[in-house]
Amino acid sequence: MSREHYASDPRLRVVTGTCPHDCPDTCAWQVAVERESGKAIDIWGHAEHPFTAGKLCGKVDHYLERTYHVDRLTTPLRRVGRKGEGRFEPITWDAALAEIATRTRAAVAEHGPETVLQYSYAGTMGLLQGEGMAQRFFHRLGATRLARTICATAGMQGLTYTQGRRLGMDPLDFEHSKLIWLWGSNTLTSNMHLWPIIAKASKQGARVVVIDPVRTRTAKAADEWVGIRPGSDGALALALMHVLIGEDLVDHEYVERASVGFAALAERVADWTPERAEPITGIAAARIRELAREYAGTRPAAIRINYGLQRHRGGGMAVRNIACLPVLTGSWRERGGGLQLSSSGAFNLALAGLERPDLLAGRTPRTFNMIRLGDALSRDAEDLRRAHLRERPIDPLPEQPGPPVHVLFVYNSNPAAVAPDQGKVVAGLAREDLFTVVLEHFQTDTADWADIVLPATTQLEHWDIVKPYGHLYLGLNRPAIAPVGESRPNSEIFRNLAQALGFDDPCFGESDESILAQLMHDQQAQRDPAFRTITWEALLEHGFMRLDVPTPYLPFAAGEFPTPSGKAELYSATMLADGYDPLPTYEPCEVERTRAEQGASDDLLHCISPPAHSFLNSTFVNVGKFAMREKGPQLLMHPDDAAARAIVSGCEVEVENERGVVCLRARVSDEVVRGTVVAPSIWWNKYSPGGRNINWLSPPDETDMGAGAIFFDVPVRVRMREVEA
Ligand SMILES: Nc1nc2c(c(=O)[nH]1)N[C@H]1C(S)=C(S)[C@@H](COP(=O)(O)OP(=O)(O)OC[C@H]3O[C@@H](n4cnc5c(=O)[nH]c(N)nc54)[C@H](O)[C@@H]3O)O[C@H]1N2
Ligand SMILES: Nc1nc2c(c(=O)[nH]1)N[C@H]1C(S)=C(S)[C@@H](COP(=O)(O)OP(=O)(O)OC[C@H]3O[C@@H](n4cnc5c(=O)[nH]c(N)nc54)[C@H](O)[C@@H]3O)O[C@H]1N2
Ligand SMILES: [Mo]
Repeated sequence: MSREHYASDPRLRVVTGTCPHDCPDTCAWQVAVERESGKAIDIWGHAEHPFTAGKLCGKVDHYLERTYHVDRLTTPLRRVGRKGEGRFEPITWDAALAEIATRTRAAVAEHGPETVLQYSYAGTMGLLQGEGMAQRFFHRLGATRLARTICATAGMQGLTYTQGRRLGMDPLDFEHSKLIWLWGSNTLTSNMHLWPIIAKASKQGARVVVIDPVRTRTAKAADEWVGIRPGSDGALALALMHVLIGEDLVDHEYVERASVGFAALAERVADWTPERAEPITGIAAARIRELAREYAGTRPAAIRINYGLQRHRGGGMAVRNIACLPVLTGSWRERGGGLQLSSSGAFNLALAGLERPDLLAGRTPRTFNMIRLGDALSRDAEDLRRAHLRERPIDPLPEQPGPPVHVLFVYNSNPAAVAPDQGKVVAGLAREDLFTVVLEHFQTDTADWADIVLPATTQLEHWDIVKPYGHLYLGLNRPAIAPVGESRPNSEIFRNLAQALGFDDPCFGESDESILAQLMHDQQAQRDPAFRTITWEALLEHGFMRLDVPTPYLPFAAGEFPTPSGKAELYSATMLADGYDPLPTYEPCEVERTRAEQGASDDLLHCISPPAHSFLNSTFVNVGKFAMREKGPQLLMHPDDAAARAIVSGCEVEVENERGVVCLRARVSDEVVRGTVVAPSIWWNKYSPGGRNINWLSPPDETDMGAGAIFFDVPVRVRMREVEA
């Protein structure tokens, strides 16, 4: 039966929802459900959603296989084996909740509420099943807060310094571009719904250039691949600015009207010649000159940067520098011009009514940085001090670290696989005096370390509203099916936990629908005029709603920026006050620094581990078809780097740094620049040789801004694996 007939078939219901995954595309989907059995039988992309345009990605197209997977967790579980062994027995919800309440009460009585740590990220981006009810619970408890830095904070901060907010082009406007730079963005993998729009622009004569250390499938589909050494984008941007200013390719009228600091910037970039950038970036000086001329001379010109290029020591500064380019050429004026990193700043949602920080009642618990989970779970006072959030170089470490963590709640995240410094994370999770609760769909690497595992519902089974970061449509999610097994929505689980702990605030009695309706109705809260037309009723009727902003959406065409000066800040006094160079500069990456420290050595390689095409972070890795497609944990190497180590495709290699050794299978190809190795990620540890994925080698160090992770800035040595006789 074809999909057109579903709606008229009396045996079926068609339910509209929104993909929950951490991806810029936030698709609208439709699900066909058999009325009699209540079973979902098909899922597809919503045809009327302008960005989804009727098509889901290769992963979510198989969402039903994940939802109905035989390994879905269907009852609460209690650990019976040793910590980490992964042996559990089913228990009732009442027994599980009672045990968690008893253990939490005891720990809080002995050490205070900061002994409880929450750990979550974006397993779902839904506002309710993400942090809505969870934050109500942790605020009421007074638990240690978590800075959610693992993905994007460096770039967000860098962008904010230059342009004031996370605003960008309407991605639908890439259609009007004549030059498109995909800079540190594997669009066909991580943002695939932008591709048809780019393809349309391309048909109309646009040139598409990919700036990436890897000749990705996106680079292969583009007009040109510019292979860049990872971590050097800040230097490339400086050299581009050198040419733009030196050859007077600047839109002076716009720069004058819309920016501050042009003269100082001109002085700064005067000695950033392309010749200076060439050995840093690996891009020929002549090519850098041409790139700058093409960028200024082709209009409209769009830049799509993505978060890949900010997972480096200098990642914040790199994004700050790149954000100066469309200011210099005035490309923000034009439909199809400008820059896109994130659109999330356009959604100025007030969340206090949902997350209820007032329940802290004047307490200010410490905040731990999530990328320092290993330190956070240590009992050592120095480690605990390091786990505190420090967003800027001027932020001091605290005098008092506070108590060790004795109770850990993990939801919407798989830190044993995705967090850096995995060895230390696992050592913390192994502590006998740590009580760990994991809310999950599957028995992940993290769930293996739990004391209690609680089965959670998927997006097919619960209500939510999802805020996108790669387009302008807010999405409603209606449940299509009943919860699988005894699974419960996160919101319900935190409601149950609140009751078990005797929290009697009425906010712990509200239903999911009424919370979401309240969030959208609360005209007091949603004062931003962009939400004028987005009511709860409208969401129920349409399933998704565009922000009420003009079409075309040109956030900076008028030259007004939401910075302290009201202009784009080529010179930023805020940065100076925060302990940074107020002008664009180049921060060498960790690998460069290590090379400099250890003396020039060809031995050291730069390891990056961007997403494997068929996975979403560590989600989908346990669905057989996806793991098969990815052919096991691999390491992509350049032929010269491989030859120097007598490595050929298919052989097992050991990848090593001071944190330890990880085993991968080599794939030798010139799809990567020399000196860089690529480990497509994020494999589960239990499917990786030796039980370790690449994050065993990822350092816990912070990016220059926003205290983010440096997953793509890892110095390693690679050799053939010694085979024991
Ligand atoms: N299929 C799939 N889609 C995803 C995800 C996934 O895991 N799988 N993850 C989602 C999430 S959480 C996020 S944050 C986004 C991430 O989306 P992106 O930011 O696009 O993600 P990455 O693939 O991490 O990085 C993009 C590209 O940057 C390149 N790169 C790495 N280092 C550098 C550098 O120093 N300079 C330059 N110029 N390029 C560099 C990588 O080789 C990669 O091709 O994607 C989301 N979408
Ligand atoms: N080496 C390396 N490491 C990386 C990255 C990389 O590129 N390379 N990328 C980094 C980035 S960009 C990110 S964003 C992080 C991502 O890290 P995470 O946010 O931890 O992402 P996932 O690995 O997808 O894990 C999400 C988990 O949440 C669960 N989940 C989903 N929905 C729900 C729900 O409704 N309720 C409950 N209870 N659970 C749910 C899923 O089953 C899944 O196990 O990883 C980072 N780590
Ligand atoms: Mo991410």
